[in-house]
Amino acid sequence: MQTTLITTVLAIFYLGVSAEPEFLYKQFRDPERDVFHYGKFPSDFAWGVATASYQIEGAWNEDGKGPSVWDTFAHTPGKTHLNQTGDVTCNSYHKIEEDVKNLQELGVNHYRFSLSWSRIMPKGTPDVINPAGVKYYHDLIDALLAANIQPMVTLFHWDLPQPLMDIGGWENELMHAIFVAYADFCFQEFGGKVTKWITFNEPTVFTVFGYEIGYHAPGMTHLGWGAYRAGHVVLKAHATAYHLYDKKYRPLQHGIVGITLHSRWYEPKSDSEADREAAKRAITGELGWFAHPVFLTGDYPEVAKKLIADKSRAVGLTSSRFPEFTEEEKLMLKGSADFFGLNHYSTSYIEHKADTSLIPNIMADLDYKATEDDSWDRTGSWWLRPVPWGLRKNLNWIKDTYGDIPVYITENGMSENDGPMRLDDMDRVTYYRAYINEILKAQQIDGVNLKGYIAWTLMDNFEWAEGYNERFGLFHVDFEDPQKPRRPRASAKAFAEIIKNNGFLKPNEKSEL
Ligand code: PNW
Repeated sequence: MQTTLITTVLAIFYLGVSAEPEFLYKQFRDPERDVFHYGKFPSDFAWGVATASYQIEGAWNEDGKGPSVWDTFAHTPGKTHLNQTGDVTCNSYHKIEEDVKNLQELGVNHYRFSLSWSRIMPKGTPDVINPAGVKYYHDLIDALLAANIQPMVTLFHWDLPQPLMDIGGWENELMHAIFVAYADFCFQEFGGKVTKWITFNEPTVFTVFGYEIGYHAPGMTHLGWGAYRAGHVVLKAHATAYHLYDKKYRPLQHGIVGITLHSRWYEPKSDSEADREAAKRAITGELGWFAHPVFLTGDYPEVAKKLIADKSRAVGLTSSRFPEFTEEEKLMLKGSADFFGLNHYSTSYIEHKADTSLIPNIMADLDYKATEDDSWDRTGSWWLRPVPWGLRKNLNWIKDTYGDIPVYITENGMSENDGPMRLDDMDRVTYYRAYINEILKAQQIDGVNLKGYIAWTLMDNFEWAEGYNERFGLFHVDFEDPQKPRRPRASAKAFAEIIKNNGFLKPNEKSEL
């Protein structure tokens, strides 16, 4: 009875009128949590879409580009869906004009893209520079600026130059200095025009998939070791590149440098103490693996350090599989980002599950089991179910854990499987409206310092090991047609509408623009 009363009052409060509260997902009906919230973002809010070089550029061996680990991996039979590759993909290397026109159609004020390291440095090191590659990015950046769109540039979105893999890739300490040399070149070359930089995209995903379980390039299966070892070098490379920018470039270029981390929201499966602890451990251990060193302590989360050390000892090792930072490195890491880039797609339920297998394995180190609720809708990716309220909780966890750091959502979106062309993607429209509505609540009601929202992705592209079987685009791409034509989906129009209104107008409010 009391709940009903509170519910009604809340609904009236949210809508300002006595109409029925609006919900976007039929399976979520918690009025305090899921009711639609009307309002606007701050006037300087960043709106954008994201892509990554290997996923869209094609031209894999044109104009002096060197091979990357993704060229090698995708050319190895059995590694990707139907052995598909990014050799041509959306052919964006030859389509700057069209891509920028589509960005304008969306009305975004930011475009997040990544640099193909091996297009700029075919060997991975600055002794050989490929002028055609450098020119391509200048042309892209110039076209964006002419269209009033700010570039947000990711230095590393997974396509490591193959020659650097030949020396061990991110598991080799030398990569620290080599990445910094690459970053130095990019800041110097493009920093007069680019003021938002992201060092790494999703280190948890590329180190686990690439160095631990072999699902992504470079396909290493160093179970129990690979991801920690690679991640350790990545963190140091990030921090040194950050300080390099801070000292050498910021005084002249006035930009900001951040890192993009992937996180799901982890909701305890039950109210039990064990499950609540497990959920806390899961997010602290996974997101905190990279976020604690950069945004909090300069070091890994204590809970992960202890668990991994215990498990290492249990199999007779004399030191932990989790590497350690020196005091000097901790000082360098702590506070080494101007903003937090968050890639968020979905949520899981977490229950406690002690792993006693004694087989070193990052997936089992934190003693939890993740599941999805079968009532949650499905998408084209097994790991992605729409659970919009999870994003708001994730943002609040970041604020509560790391404080008032500026946050950009640098990816969020949903997939469908390949099939007949589908432009009427109402499920994706709902996903975007619901998730963006949750970040509006986080920003307006919870006080999260949210600076922008970047959707994944501008257009269908090469979805890594899943090839062209998972389509995330606001624009559909016909990969059968050599012209790779792009066509706007309903979600492109819905996203453009949200951007135009800078949020959500009440149903009876007219667009002011
Ligand atoms: C991200 N998961 O990858 C990447 O940054 C993009 O390049 C990619 O296309 C996009 O998300 C969609 O997949 C992820 O299993 C891959 O949780 C897998 C997961 C998360 C992110």
